[in-house]
Amino acid sequence: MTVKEKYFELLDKVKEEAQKKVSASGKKKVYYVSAEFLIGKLLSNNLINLGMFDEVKEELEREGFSIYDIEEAEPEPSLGNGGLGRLAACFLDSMASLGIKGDGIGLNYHYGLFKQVFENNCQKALPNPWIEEKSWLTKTDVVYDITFGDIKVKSRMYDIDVVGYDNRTNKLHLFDVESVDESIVKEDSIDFDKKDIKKNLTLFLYPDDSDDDGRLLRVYQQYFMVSNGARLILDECRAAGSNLHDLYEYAAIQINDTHPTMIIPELIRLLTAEGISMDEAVEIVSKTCAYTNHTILAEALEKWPLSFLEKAVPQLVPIIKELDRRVRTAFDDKSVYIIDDNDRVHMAHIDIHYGYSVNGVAYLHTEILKKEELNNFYKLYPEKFNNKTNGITFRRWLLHCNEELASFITGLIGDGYKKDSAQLSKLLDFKNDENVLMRLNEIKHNNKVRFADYLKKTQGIDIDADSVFDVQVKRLHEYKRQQMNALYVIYKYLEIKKGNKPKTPITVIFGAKAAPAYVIAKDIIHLILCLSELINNDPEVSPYLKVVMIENYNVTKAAKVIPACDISEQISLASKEASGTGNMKFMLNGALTLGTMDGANVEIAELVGEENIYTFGADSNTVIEHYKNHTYVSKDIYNGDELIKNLVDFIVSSDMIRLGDKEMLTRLYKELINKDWFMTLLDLKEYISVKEKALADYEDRRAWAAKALVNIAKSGFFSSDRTIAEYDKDIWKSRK
Ligand code: 26W
Repeated sequence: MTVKEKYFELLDKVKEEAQKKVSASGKKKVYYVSAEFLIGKLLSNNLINLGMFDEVKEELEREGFSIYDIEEAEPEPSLGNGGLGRLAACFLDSMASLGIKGDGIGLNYHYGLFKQVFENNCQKALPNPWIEEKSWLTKTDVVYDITFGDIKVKSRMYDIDVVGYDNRTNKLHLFDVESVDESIVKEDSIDFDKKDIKKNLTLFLYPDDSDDDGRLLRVYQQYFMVSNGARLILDECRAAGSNLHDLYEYAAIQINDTHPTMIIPELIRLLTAEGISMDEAVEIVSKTCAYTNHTILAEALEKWPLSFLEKAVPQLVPIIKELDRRVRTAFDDKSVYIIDDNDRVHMAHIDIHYGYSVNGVAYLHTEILKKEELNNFYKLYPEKFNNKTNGITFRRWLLHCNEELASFITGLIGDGYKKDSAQLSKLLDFKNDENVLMRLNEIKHNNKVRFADYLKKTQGIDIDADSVFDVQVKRLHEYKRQQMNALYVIYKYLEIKKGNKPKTPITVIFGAKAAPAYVIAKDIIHLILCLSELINNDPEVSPYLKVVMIENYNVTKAAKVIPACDISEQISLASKEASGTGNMKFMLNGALTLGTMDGANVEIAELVGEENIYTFGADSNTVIEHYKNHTYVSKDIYNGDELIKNLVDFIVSSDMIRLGDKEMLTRLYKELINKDWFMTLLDLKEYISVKEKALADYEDRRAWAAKALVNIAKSGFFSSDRTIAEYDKDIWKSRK
């Protein structure tokens, strides 16, 4: 039997076991509606949650198989993009693990986000097929006719089991369109006819939106998701005994960012079609829907031209206009209207006016929403605003990805922490225990060796497990400032060329996908890959500094690199990272954070104390003031500081131009000097000095281990079990 056949056999067995834990208990059901669910591979995760992992692992060994080879045979579903999608996956795990009756609702993308390959030191995007003849998808007989302005399509629901940790099995409902046609995707690319909705509706997540066809396709996708979702919810609630007037006693709908917003007018449309008055329908829906905001970036707060909606979903337009009319009647502040003076529909405004809860995803983010970005709404509905600091599932991000650390922790404090993550704080008792600290370092080293082997096997790259692993893995965005880290690399390269060698060699590890339409992000990837080639081929430098970029960074690769990390780079411009969740994964796995006081970094710093984290950079108030007063001018900093000028100029030095693409490097160079919207140069010097301090501190391996121990001990707060318990207590109330 081949490894693949063994995988398929296990897949069937796990589905069977998971099915036994499906439960109908609970009156109110939570529906988590999201454009993305970055669920990752599921075999080992499900085996752990079913309590079967160890026995299956041993059974396979007896049969001559390794569970890790079988994991390799499993394709990773690429149903998500980044933080918001991975958060949704963690939330589904925690709902099932806490026994909450809660299902996910999303789309069954055939090619998901995209597969990243590096070609000539540039990102190339390819389809990411994941659906094989057998997969975690179970076809159901739930089908709906979905009507758009110009076309009708047939949908079908596919289910993926969401296996709770020693608890119930819930479902992730993914809707597909029966007429989808993978063959319309052009060979060796992710291009396809964006007008052919019947065939393309569920091909890609976030298809290129650099033109109207791409943007319109997003509207079609969003409506397809929410129309199916609304029908399913009403069908299930009626089947559970609801007369629809009491819908909010049977369902709590969490709207994950603005992508599912149209579920509000769609539900109102369906309820009024049942003879319920508009007034009552609005009231029912407003008591059923809650909204999570994941970003203050303007480009993410979706505003659709009314003309798009009139073309794609004309049946919703009268309802949206009515909802807007009610707002205009009630308030005279035009900044809160749903439809603005340019006939654009502000989706978040619908969520806030017609949902009963608005939550941010970390303390600082929610404060910024209340005081700045959504202050006009906070004044109207203070009682709706609440914070729910994000979390991560410790099943995947410790028990599975870092078995050696997990069993070491169990040996020290028992395994109560697996269900009650706060118990990790018992580790503080060992803060001065020499043996524990040395063992922690040994586990970290073993994980670094494992990752080095993985990188050699997958990308043919050699890295030194005795070097410091400085890791920045996340989506590529200028606000996350991978470009600032690249400028540090240039600094270090020039220092070493001058003879200033680091005591311990440094390996800077990047992993990031850039949205295909995001040109500057792809230029930053190009800079990193060129620096990697220049440095790794320079015999004077490569013994002391190495730069690598993980190709096609995804959940599987995250699980390999996170346990191996020493320094976790979380260097976003303060106020821009709503929360971050990678920061929590690194903390849980014993890395130290080097970061700005942004997102959940603020709560990490509070928990571990300033001596166990490296923070730097302008704070969010300073940054917000710069934007307000237009007082940040990168050119002034560039012209006013010799060091910074040299680092930035290096981007277009002859060495780099020889290696790279002149147009791309020059464009990035000019961007930094003339725009630098995310203030890279503002924090650069402080970043360099704090990073040098962290690297110097690394020399005292015992002291470093003690800091790592405190981080692990204090990471319990960031379990998504805690987050979901808060959502249920404060927002869903599904278990009252
Ligand atoms: C491409 C269109 C688009 C725009 C915005 C896609 C996805 C978004 C999301 C709002 C971006 C996102 O994933 N936000 C991240 O959400 C995480 C979970 O709450 C947070 O931890 C991150 O800080 C936030 O950037």
